[in-house]
Amino acid sequence: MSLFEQRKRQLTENYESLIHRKNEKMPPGNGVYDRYRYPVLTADHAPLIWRYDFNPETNPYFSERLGVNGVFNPGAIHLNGKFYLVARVEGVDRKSFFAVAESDNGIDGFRFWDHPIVMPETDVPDTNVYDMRLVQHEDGWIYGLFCTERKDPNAPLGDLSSAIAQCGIARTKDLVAWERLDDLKTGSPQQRNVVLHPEFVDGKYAFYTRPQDGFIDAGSGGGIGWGLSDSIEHAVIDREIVIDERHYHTIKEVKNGQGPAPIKTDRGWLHIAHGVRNTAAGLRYVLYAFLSDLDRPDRVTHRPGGHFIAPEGEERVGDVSNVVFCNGVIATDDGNVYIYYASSDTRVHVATTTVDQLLDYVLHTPEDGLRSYACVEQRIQLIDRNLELHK
Ligand code: M1P
Repeated sequence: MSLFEQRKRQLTENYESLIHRKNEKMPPGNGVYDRYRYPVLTADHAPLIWRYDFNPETNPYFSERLGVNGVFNPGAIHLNGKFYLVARVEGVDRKSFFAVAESDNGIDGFRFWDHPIVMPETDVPDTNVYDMRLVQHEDGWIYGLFCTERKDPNAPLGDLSSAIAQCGIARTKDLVAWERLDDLKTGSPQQRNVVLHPEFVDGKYAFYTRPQDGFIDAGSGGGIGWGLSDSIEHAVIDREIVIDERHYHTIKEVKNGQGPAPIKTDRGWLHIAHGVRNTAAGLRYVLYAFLSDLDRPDRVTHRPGGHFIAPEGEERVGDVSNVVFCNGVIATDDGNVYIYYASSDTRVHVATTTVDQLLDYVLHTPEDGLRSYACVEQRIQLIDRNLELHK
C-alpha cells in the first residue's frame, strides 16, 4: 500500500474513533454542575477534508495543507432536537472562522458540517471574526453576534498589533445562509462580547455590551453594558449604561463580559459571564453567574461571589493559558442545561446542570464580601450552622 493510502487510512480511522468516542461524566462534581472527561471539540475534530488534499497526484505524502490550530469559544443553539455549536475555528494562519458542529445528545458525537460558514462582509472587510453568540430572538430570526476585528487605522507606523474590535451582526433561519447586517454602533472605541437579549425590551432590541478604551485594556471603561436600539438592521445604541461593574480585588477586576444570551427562568434571567484578573503569570479568565430581573433584565438582583467555573487540569494549558471562556449555553425544555466553555483558547468542553441547580446556586451563594474579614465572617456563619446541625 502506498504511503498516501497508509496515512489516509490511519488518519481516517483515528478521526472516526475520535468522533465516536463516548464522553463520561466526572462525579461527584460540586453539586452545581458536572464536568466531563473529554473535550467535545478540539482541533482534531476539524474534518480531514478541511486539512488534507485527498488527491495522490498533488499530495503524494498525504500531508496536511491547511492546518487547524484550535477550536474554541462556540455559540450554541438547540434546534429540531439537535445540539449545534458554531465554533471559532482558528487556522494555523491565525485567522478564525465559524463552522457548525452538530450532536444528538450535546455531550459527545459532535461532527462538523462539510463546509464552514461563509460569513458575508460589510463594506469594511473584517480581518478576523470570532466568538459568536447565537440567539433565537422572539422576532423569528436566529442572530449571530460576533467580534469583528480590523487593524487600527491610527496605529503608529510599525505597530502591527493594534486593532479595533466591534460587534458584527448576522442573521439566519438555518445556520447555513447568513445575512450580514450593519455592525453595531455605540459610543465606545472598542466593543467585544456583545450579546443580543432574546426578547424585545420596551419594544426595542436590547444588547449586552462591553465598552472599553483599548483593544486589550478596559481602561476607564469595561463592565457589562446595556443599551437599546430601534433597529437591528442598522443597530445604534445611543445610551449605554454599565449593569455589572468591574471591582477591585475580585475575579473581575481587570475586565468582564457577558457570556451567552441569558436563560429565562421564573425567578429571573440567568447569566453566565467571564471575569478577568491579573496574576504574576498573566491574565486569569474564569466564569461567574448572576441573576437579573425578569421585567428589567438590566437590573441585577443576585450576584454570587467568586467564580462559577475556573480552569482545571488540562484546561489550564493552551495557546492562552489559564482561561475559561463561555459564549454558548443550551437550556432544553426539560430543564437541563449544557454549558459549552472553552479552555485556554484551545478546545471546547461541556458542563451539564439544570435550571433548578443554577437558580439554587445564584439565589443561595453569598455575594463577594470584598474584604478578608467579611469573607471569614461568611464562612464562620456557614460553619456554625453546620456544627449546630451536627449536635
Ligand atoms: O484570550 C482570552 C479571551 O480574550 C478575549 O476576551 P476579552 O475580550 O474579555 O478579553 C477574547 O478575544 C476571547 O476570544 C478570548 O478567549
